[in-house]
Amino acid sequence: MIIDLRSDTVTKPTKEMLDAMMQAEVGDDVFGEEPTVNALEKKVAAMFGKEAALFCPSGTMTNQIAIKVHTQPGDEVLCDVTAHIYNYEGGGMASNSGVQAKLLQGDRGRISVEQVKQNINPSYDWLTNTSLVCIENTGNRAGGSYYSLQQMKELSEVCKSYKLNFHLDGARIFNAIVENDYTPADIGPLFDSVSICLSKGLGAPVGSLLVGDREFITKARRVRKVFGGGMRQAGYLAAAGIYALDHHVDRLNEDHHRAKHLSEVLSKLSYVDSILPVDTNIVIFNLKSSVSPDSFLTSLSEQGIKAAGFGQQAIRFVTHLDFTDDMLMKVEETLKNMTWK
Ligand code: TLP
Repeated sequence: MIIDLRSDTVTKPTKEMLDAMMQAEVGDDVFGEEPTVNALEKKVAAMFGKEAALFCPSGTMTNQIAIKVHTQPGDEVLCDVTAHIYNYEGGGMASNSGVQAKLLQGDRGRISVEQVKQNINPSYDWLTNTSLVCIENTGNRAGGSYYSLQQMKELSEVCKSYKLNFHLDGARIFNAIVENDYTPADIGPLFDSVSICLSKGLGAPVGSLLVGDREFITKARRVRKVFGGGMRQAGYLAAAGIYALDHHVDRLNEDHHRAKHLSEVLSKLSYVDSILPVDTNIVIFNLKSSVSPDSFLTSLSEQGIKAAGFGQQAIRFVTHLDFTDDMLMKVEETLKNMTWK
């Protein structure tokens, strides 16, 4: 038994999901004739109280399209220092859109209204034009932390009053939703665009959606084609997404419980230096300086457990649909039995 905690992207489609995929009605999505993609886009737009949505291959693509549509070359994007758009999208905002990031030091990935206000450039010719604010909910590198509805509302108001576009990287927004008393319909209207991923906690093999008003999505559709993301009979994938939204949202709580359990186990281990608070399905912890992360990962892997190094002494575990209670017991036992001088 291999236990893969490197990411929640590693899940395989369930039998029921595969059945739904096999039964999908398909057409050519570049011609706008893909019934299952159209159904998924309609469903997600309605869910988030927005006019339209666009199905894309990845969350990187939905974020990068949003940045391109919301900015002009030479603009500046405000985001947290841990943001995926800055750290893990291959420098895409610079190469695709010709924009730069101004990095804010948020509270576990969460930026505040004050920070946004203080970092909007006045409109002098020699200063970069601030045009977009991007937040991540839940925050990945921030350890799965989430924003409250109030925090998102306040940021939305400040963006409106300064005429800044506001984008949500909601790759794991459903993880935030199941932990809070807000719904997709509460969130959508606060943003100019929202990106959601089906291939993380929701367990679909591929797919992300970008949600926004009709004019934004019309522009986004064009950029998707330019980026090479126009797919044809993508209904097989969209069917997995519809299945995931209907069946795999409420169960995310289970992943959160398992992640919290892992954090409790780690907190008692002598070779663990610190653990970020665990709010959802991501556990980031630091090994003591005497323990080599490479040796730790190799030893885990030799015992059938895969985890990810997350810079310096940090290790990341992500719980997901394919991580069961039996696996949790095996990980607990393995971690407890490991000894480091
Ligand atoms: N994150 C991946 C890696 O890229 C780090 C992971 O394993 O967590 N936004 C956020 C917040 C993400 O965590 C990710 C994926 C993306 C966007 C990009 O999604 P994909 O992988 O579909 O391009």
